[in-house]
Amino acid sequence: MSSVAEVVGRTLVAHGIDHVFGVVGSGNFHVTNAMVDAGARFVAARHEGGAATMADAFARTTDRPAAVTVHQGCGLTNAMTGITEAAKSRTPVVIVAAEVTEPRSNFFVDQSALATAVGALSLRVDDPAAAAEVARDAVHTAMTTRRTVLLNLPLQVQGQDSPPAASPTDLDVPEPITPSDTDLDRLAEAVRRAERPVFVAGRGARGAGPAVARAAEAAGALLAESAVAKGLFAGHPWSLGVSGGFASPGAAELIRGADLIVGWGCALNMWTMRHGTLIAPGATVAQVDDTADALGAHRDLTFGVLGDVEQTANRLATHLSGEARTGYRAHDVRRRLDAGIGWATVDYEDRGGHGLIDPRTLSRDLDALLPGDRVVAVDSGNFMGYPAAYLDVRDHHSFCFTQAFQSIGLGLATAIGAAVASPGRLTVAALGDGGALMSAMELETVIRLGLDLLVVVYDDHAYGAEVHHFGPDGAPLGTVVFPDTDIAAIGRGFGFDAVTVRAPADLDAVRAWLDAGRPRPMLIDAKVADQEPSWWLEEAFPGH
Ligand SMILES: Cc1ncc(C[n+]2csc(CCOP(=O)(O)OP(=O)(O)O)c2C)c(N)n1
Repeated sequence: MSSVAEVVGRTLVAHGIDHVFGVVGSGNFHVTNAMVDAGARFVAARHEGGAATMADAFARTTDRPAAVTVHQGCGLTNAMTGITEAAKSRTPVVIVAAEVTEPRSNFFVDQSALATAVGALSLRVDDPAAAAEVARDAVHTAMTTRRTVLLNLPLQVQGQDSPPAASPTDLDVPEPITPSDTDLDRLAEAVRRAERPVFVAGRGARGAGPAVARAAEAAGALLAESAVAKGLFAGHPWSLGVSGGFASPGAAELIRGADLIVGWGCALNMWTMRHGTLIAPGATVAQVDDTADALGAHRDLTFGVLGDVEQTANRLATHLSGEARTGYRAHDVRRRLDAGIGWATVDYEDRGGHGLIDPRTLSRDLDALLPGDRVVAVDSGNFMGYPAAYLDVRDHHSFCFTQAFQSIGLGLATAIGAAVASPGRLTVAALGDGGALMSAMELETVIRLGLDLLVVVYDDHAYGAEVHHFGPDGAPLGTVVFPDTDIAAIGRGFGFDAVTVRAPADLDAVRAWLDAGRPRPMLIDAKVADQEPSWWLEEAFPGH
């Protein structure tokens, strides 16, 4: 006989969990070791919040489930922000949590209520005989329903005997939803009537990029991505890149020119559609999604199509085949795209000088300097548009954007999870100084794991988003402005190569680091010019 903790650990690994991120205490010691014994890699984080986001980013980057392991009570509450982000993003993450069920214990908290409050599912191993079954359900549910699952392991149950896990069973994958003929005809008719269709793909289309691109080809549609799907159409000749706040002016203009917008696995929410301003008056707006509740949840639609994105796109392409259609793929648009509409082609007046670098110049120069085969993770804040706009990526697995909860401080852990999932490639963590200092303990994790990672801190020694939000009204800003901190010295203290960047020439240190083969992780403390809010933040204010 094995203990419940051993059976649960083994079962999770047998059903596909090969990475577990966490902080180990007495309550999750045995289950974590059981996972390691069964072949999973354990990654120690320095804070449970980091662990949850590392697992989230790992799962997003690999399209495989990941696990978090936490101590009872306070271990779980520390992880809650990251768990919320994962739940909102529907990332298949299993949180293995020790639990006390006796309210007089210091560690007691209603763990199931915590999970459900943030949109995660909660399971518990109550019966030692059912330990393997519940653990298997946790992984299967996470994967097949795209949910974040809390697996509670009460302390008094963990040590009891449990029958060994049965051999792994196949995933009970639900059949993809076939769109109805009526819906498909309606979509095809809308495409036939349209002169300038644009297809916008979101998170729900991340596995269906080629199918959506084929449908767009048949429809004569231009392609765009929501921020969480950035890179999905990278290199496609008719791609506009990201739609929404981070869209380049040229891309935004072409999206605004559309007479049909189809969201593919994409909510077309206020961020992706810039509060609706990217939708021309009178344009037809359609949405394809395999979840009925998602249709029209963020925007009035002309019509919705309930169906699996890949299947619907393939069927639409078949429907339209043989009907040569130029649509939006006309000569003048081709010329504009050939001339370049990306951010690198947009002129601006450099605001740098006096010991501060313009964040656009920093981002643009880094884009040129860093290897193209990179992974980019971006934290939240005023600065976030700059790396999101200027740092190109080659595919959607190379951009990790944990912003469904709009929490600052998740960016570094996001980069760590993505980097663990992307060996052999450089990962860039783009952070504000606020988010960097909120998560600085995980710099040790970067060093300990020997990750191929570059941390770029857009350092305005302030919560810039708040400064720009309230400053123009003359509000006192003492609560959101801080003394200048030498973040490069902090980086060196952890073992990073580090440089303070105040002007483009200071990036020579990064060039030297690249030439030396990136011998250890590097940190850039970029003292950025912050006189004005970023363009995207000005547009985002109405959403707060
Ligand atoms: C956990 C959390 N706390 C507070 C906020 C509110 N908030 C949004 S942006 C921001 C400032 C972020 O500062 P920084 O990371 O330095 O980036 P900057 O805005 O200066 O570019 C704050 C405090 C938040 N989104 N998340």
